[in-house]
Amino acid sequence: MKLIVAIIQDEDASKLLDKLSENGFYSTRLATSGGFLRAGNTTILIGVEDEKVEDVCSIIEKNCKSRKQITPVQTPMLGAMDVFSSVYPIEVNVGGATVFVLDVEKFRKY
Ligand code: 2BA
Repeated sequence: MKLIVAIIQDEDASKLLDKLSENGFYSTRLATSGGFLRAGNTTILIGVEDEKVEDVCSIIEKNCKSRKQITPVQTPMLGAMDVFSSVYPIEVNVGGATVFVLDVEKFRKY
């Protein structure tokens, strides 16, 4: 058995959960935040049999879009007397999904 951990954008979460459920997969949705943008994203946990991993990955790929996001970045600038800091916007391409597939040692439901 495998545990698929998929970090996706909030906008894609509901559609992806619907598609997983329609295809008979169980999932858990967690509200998370990215370490770089510090903005909300969604992490989905899906426990599946090994032979179903590719089916799940293809559902994730079809339902999660990559988008560009503008984020402010602060850089320190050393002036002659003082330390100033400048904030400027940068554009980052946030992926449709970042997916980890982990081995599951035990799976029990009580
Ligand atoms: P964030 O950490 O908020 O990152 C958002 C986007 O910012 C990333 O998109 C990437 O394009 C850019 N980015 C992240 N760290 C960067 C850095 N140190 N320098 C320059 N640009 C940077 P994605 O790569 O598609 O990642 C989307 C979200 O997936 C991330 O949100 C994070 O929550 C998660 N993630 C991605 N890779 C991860 C990893 N190796 N481990 C854990 N979480 C990961």
